[in-house]
Amino acid sequence: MSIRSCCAVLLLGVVLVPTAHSQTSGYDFRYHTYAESTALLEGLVRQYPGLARLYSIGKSATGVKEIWCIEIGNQATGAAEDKPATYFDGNQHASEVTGGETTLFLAHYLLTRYGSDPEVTRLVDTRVTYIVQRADPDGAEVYMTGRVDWDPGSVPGASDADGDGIKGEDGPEDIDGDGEILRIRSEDPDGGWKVYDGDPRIMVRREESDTGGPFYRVIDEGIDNDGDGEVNEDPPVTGFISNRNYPAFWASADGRFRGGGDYPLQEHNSRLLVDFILSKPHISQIESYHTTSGIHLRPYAARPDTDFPPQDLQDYSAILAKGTAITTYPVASVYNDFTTIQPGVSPDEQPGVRHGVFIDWSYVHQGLFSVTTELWTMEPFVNEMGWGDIPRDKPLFAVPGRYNRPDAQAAVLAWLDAHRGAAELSGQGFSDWKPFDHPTLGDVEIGGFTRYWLRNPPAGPFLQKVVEDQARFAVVQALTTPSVKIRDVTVQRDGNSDRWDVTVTVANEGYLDTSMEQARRANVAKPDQVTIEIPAAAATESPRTVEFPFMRGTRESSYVSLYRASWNLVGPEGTRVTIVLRSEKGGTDRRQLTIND
Ligand SMILES: [Ca+2]
Ligand SMILES: [Ca+2]
Ligand SMILES: [Ca+2]
Ligand SMILES: [Ca+2]
Ligand SMILES: [Zn+2]
Repeated sequence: MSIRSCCAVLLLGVVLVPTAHSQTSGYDFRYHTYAESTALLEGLVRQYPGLARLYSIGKSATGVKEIWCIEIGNQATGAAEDKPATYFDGNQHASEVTGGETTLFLAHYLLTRYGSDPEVTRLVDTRVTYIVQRADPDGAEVYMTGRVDWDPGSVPGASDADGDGIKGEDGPEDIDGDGEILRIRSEDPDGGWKVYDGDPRIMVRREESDTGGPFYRVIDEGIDNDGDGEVNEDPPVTGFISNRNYPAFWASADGRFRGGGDYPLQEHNSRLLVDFILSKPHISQIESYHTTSGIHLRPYAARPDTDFPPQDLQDYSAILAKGTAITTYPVASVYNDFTTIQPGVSPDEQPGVRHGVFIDWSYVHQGLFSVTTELWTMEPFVNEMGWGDIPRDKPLFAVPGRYNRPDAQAAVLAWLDAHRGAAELSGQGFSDWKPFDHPTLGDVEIGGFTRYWLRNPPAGPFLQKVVEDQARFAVVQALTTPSVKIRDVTVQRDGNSDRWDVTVTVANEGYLDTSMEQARRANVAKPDQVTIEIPAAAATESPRTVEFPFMRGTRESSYVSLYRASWNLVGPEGTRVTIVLRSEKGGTDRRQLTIND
């Protein structure tokens, strides 16, 4: 080991690698292919049959893979549909494979820590967690393996980019056999790229005023598969999930700015997610793992906060602050903080605004507490090397261009140079440009950032830190659902008669209200109900079901809002009645009692 790499390892240990809080020995913190993650999920369900179920929510758009959901909840403590529930998904976007590893690890974390970690145990006993491990398993597989294992022409939504009548016939490939699909650059007087002044390894767009050269052509690594003279001109892009095809704000009023697709939920996989969530009305929380930026994002994506329901905003701030405390990721609104907004332009006219986004649908239409976490960030590396001329009035995620900025990439490259060969990088980072004799392009160079660096962490400690932090926050988050309980039942006899007054006290012991303010605004909130079930031998003049528009959550104060319902009952002593408290989002609680003095 050279002195240099020795120091590099030391630096990593001091600056970035988490302290050893991990009790997850035996877990391999790497990227798992479809076959590998399927085997892990099946293994978990075999090992914990009373706590987990595995099922497919449908075949992916290609028809060759299942979209797995692992449902985690103690089956001995009640039926899943009677418990409050949280939904997690990962990898809606094909290349954001850290998302699919975060969900996979979360399943492992909940099941292996059940019985020893009190908060995990409480979650698994009292609530249900639905984890859709990979929402786009086909796209993720291509990203991880470079292989397309379906027929690109057979998939609905597949495109024919070059209009030759064949869909997806020429995508990128690893032609030098180094296991990475990188970039090809070749000198070309008509090329649209040049090297960056600050670091000749970084390629930047040529400006119109540039006449000096040398200029380059830059394309993805690959060959001309169909012999039409173009390289990689029609990759198998199938539009499985764009995260712009959900119904909320899908089209602006004037129709100029649209979400993805010809109509909302045209995308096969997006539709499966929506159908699944709507089939589980007890889900009150949504978390969708994407990359990158290191940030917890909340709605809206397509609107400023101007008319954001104030109570919901408080809840988002308070709950996501718990996230920041664990993950260090700041909290931001997609529209206000994550989008380049042009002053004086209305939201519908903003060119950068995202329409048809998943969490806008789940929050605005469905009234669910909805978060997208953008995993992994280059910010610590840039911080360490210095921001130089990068505008520093905002966090890196909010700087226009972010990791595509050459100055940001130069800082990242400087960090990689200083840590070259460090074991924690698992060989990832930047691959220096190397000469290559291309079959149709001649002398070219192949190089660039590897696939597990700018947008996904390298396997090993970096990936471990991301997925462990998120799992810890996921438990906190999922425990903030509403959770309704029957607190007390009293029975009072009216004199010596067969008339009785039954009074029930109920409460929502969860953090959140049983509906979000937005759910009530959107008129999708269901009132909570407490019902008395009585046998035929008894009767009541009161309506058997009493409704509360919603029940306030605790927000962790010592103060719990109590709700009461009473009935007058006519029936003999010894009558058996059942009280049922039903809350769509807060679960169901039952109590049986015998009427007597
Ligand atoms: Ca084509
Ligand atoms: Ca390669
Ligand atoms: Ca071609
Ligand atoms: Ca190709
Ligand atoms: Zn994404």
